[in-house]
Amino acid sequence: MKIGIVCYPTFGGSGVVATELGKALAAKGHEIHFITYNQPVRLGSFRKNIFYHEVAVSEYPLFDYPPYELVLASKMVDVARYEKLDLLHVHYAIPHASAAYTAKKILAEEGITLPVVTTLHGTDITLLGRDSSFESVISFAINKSDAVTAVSSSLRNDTYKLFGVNKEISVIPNFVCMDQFDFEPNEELRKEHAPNGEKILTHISNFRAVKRVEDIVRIFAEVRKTVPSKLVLVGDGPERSRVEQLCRELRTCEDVIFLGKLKNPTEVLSIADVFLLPSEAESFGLAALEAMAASVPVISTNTGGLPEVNRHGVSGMMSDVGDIEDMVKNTLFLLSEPNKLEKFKKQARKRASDFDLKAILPQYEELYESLLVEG
Ligand code: GMT
Repeated sequence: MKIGIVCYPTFGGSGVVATELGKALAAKGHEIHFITYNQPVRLGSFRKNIFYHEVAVSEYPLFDYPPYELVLASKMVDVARYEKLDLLHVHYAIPHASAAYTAKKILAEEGITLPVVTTLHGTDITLLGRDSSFESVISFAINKSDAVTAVSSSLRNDTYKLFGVNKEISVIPNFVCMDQFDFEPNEELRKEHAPNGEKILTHISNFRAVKRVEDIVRIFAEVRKTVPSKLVLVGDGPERSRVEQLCRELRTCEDVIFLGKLKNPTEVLSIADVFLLPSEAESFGLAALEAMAASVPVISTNTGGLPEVNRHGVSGMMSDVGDIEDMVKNTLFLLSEPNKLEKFKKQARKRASDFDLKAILPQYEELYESLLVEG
């Protein structure tokens, strides 16, 4: 199949899922055309069957706001027409699903059929989607997609609850390539960051308020009173300076390492003992799944789709949003005995294998095929 993939090329989970999906489909022989405003961060080097089409919005003095959605729709038309795409798969509703609808209508005028698959990822529904200024367009674009998928049952339910959506939404959970996360613990790297045998706690995100990164620092400040430990924070975003300020207030700076944005999280995960994800909302929690695949148990909240990924008492532990005391207790429970921690590490990887790429990829392929048959 010739498939166009549209996503945010940044560090967010939706871009990671779209990119890894494209890479996996290309490896199976499909021809993949990424249509984005930048090279997706996880795309890596040049690969067979993968093509990249940049959406470049020119500056023009008349525009206070660049008309990105229009340029994107035009690019979709152009790529579909000349590359003879079989279908377009857009990740994240805003503005990708509505731009795809425009492109589809333009192509229909020329007698070209372009089925559109929209995958909902989370913040497009649970945060931005709540904004009434987007509501009618999002509902319309979802209803007009040929197929809609959500990355968890929780997100599917939220979409029905928050929008006037009558379209069937199928759940295709996010996935992880288990082989990519099959590595031995890197003892040398571990010694560099934790020279005295400290435990290593980690977190990876875009440091937006929804991630509650400050809770992580508060949890860490308590945990290190009992268990000597280090906190490795990966990512960057609007909350970063507040988090740094809190580290100063709680006098934890010497044990907190800020690594900023990393294209590949595997090195950090290879030395981590526990992954913290105290999010306010999380439709799935891809970062948690990748941690589990790397044998790192997850201390998370029980919000949104997290209970569909993390199993309490198996792959990690869960608490209510904001219950720092409980998350401290759970972290100490995992870190207190080496045997227990080892057991949870093994269980985390085993649980992650339920979301192995090998099991999830065919679900997307089946969906694509069903649309081509219908068309
Ligand atoms: O978490 C973010 O802020 C990024 C966001 C995105 O759109 O990239 O992540 C969402 O999509 C991911 C991939 O499907 C999910 O794993 C995340 O749980 C989801 N984030 C939220 O729901 C907050």
